[in-house]
Amino acid sequence: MSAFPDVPTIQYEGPQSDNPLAFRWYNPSEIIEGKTMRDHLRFSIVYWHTFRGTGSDPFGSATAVRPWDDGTESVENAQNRARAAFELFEKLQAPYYAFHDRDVAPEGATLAESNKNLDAVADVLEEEQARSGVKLLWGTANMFSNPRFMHGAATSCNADVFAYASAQVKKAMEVTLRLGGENYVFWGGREGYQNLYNTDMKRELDHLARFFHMAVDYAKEIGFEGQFLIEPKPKEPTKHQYDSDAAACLNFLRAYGLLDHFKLNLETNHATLAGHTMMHEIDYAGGQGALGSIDANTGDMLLGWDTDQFATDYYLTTQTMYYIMKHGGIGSGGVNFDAKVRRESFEPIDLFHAHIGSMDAFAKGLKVAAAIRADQGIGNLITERYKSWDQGLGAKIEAGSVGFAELETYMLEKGEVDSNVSGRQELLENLVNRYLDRV
Ligand code: XUL
Ligand code: CO
Repeated sequence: MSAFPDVPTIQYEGPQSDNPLAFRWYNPSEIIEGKTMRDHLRFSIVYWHTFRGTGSDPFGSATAVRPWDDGTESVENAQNRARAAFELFEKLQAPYYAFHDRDVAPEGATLAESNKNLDAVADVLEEEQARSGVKLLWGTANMFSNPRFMHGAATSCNADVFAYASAQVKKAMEVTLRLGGENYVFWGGREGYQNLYNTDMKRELDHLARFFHMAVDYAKEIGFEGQFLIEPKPKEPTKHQYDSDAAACLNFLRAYGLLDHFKLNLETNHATLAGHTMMHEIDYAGGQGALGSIDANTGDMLLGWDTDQFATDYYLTTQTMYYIMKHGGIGSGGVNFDAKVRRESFEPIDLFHAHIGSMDAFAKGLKVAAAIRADQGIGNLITERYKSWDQGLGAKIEAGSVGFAELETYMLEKGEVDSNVSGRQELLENLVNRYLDRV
């Protein structure tokens, strides 16, 4: 039985199309810089928002109408939901999906029961992957919803909770391996604190590192070769999340000898909650060789929380794709829509409008970014701006062949800095507009 009987497989019709159930920019087989759009973007759909989101908020209950879902926590319902999910993935031509263990299968009364439920749903996921060709971008474990995780998981003050979390991640890694997942994500749900007075921060960070080392060891043991990713977020649900931004994550990984085993899964709304732009986070992680994947969404300028909206803003998608391409592409990661339809958009068709619009926005961003790169517009201005480092004194400083004493001698002789070049910020902003007009 079809979950979306009125929706065809979404096809590319070009920018002039008025068909709301067609792509205007996402043309999967179109070649950009020698690679298909499909391979540049590696779109992925999330299970949690799209198939478990209900539209409830702190002020009101569920609004979403989901005819394929009987509303129970039975394994059978979870299996039917999985079939509906794959119908949507296929109709959107999405090559990937991502899930938490507890999104796909109901939690049981004991850990053993939860594991059994997960295996039973994984059977259907495996079947559906084989039938449709849709692949698993990443798996993860939900270690924040259940009340046992009130103080966190790997950073809980309770060692039993640490043990539960370890067992849960062990199982989630096994299922991710079984389903051929290309990455495994750690988002630190409640790994952080609400109040420092009751928190031994150093001890919690040590525990978190121990947890990650155990995950690295276990991946080796079972032969999981996917990429481990940490997803930075500065706050929410806690006041301070330990993985607060790309720089904090990389410092933590470096301090605890974990840098070789992890990259980052960067999320737009998390970047902005941290007071950064998404391009900042991508450029920072990329510069350290740690760009792993992105959770594609956007916040609301007027709401200071993690609204997880679908990104439709061409400036944002252009910046995101430009910086991803600058760092050599998204690798084994993808553009994963960690985004949810608004509470008022309660009908199944809204799920299609949301994904189509954002897929198109990223496809257009990719094309604009490629056009800017082809003309070297931004690149040339950066080369010009840093030219004092290319030879003479700058080159010597970079090579480490001069120290303070030589630089003092040089500057005493010269007396004053005699030239600077313009930053050309406004020109660059105009240039981005020019390519947005043209593509
Ligand atoms: C929460 C968030 C998560 C992670 C996966 O803000 O982004 O959905 O992406 O745990
Ligand atoms: Co996310």
